[in-house]
Amino acid sequence: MDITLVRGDITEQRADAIVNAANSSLMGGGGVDGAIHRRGGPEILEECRRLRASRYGGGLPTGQAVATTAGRLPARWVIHTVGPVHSRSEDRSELLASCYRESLRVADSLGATSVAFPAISAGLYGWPMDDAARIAVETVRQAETAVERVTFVLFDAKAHAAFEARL
Ligand code: AR6
Repeated sequence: MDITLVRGDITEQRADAIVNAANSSLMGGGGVDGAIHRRGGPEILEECRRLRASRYGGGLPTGQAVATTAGRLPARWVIHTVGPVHSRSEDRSELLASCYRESLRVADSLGATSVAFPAISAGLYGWPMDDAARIAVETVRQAETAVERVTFVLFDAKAHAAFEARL
């Protein structure tokens, strides 16, 4: 697998699938989630609503992933995953690793061979960037997947430096 780093906005990526750092409601929010729904248009939210009404009545559990259309974005699919909120009293690393693994599993089921990830949980959910980068890189490297190209799309210089150090 080819792993690359890009500094920029994930909504501009031409990967088969881009991953959304969503919340379990799947109804949108701030950060990456807000940007994806804003630029992707209402089709994404409509599909999220249908998922809530069918498979995920109680919300998408933390660490799991599900795909929708990418609407007007250049990608083909958006894979929504719910990262854990960082906690100082409890090790939630396994749930963060699960977000990467499950997103790649969903990508495999779609036949997507290129996937772009943001730094899941490293924004509003408070994960320290260095540790978020470590888990992201280790998990993607070890994943059993047919995905050939993973791009980590980092929004700022600090995030980019943290991922670069881990790679
Ligand atoms: N492209 C790439 N990275 C981005 C973008 C973008 N357009 N926008 C922000 N980032 P966050 P989380 C970076 O907060 O921590 C939402 O409200 C950002 O700088 O988007 O998993 C959801 O609905 C940070 O490094 O996701 C949830 O409620 C990283 O992406 C909650 O936030 C992740 O930040 C999820 O929080």
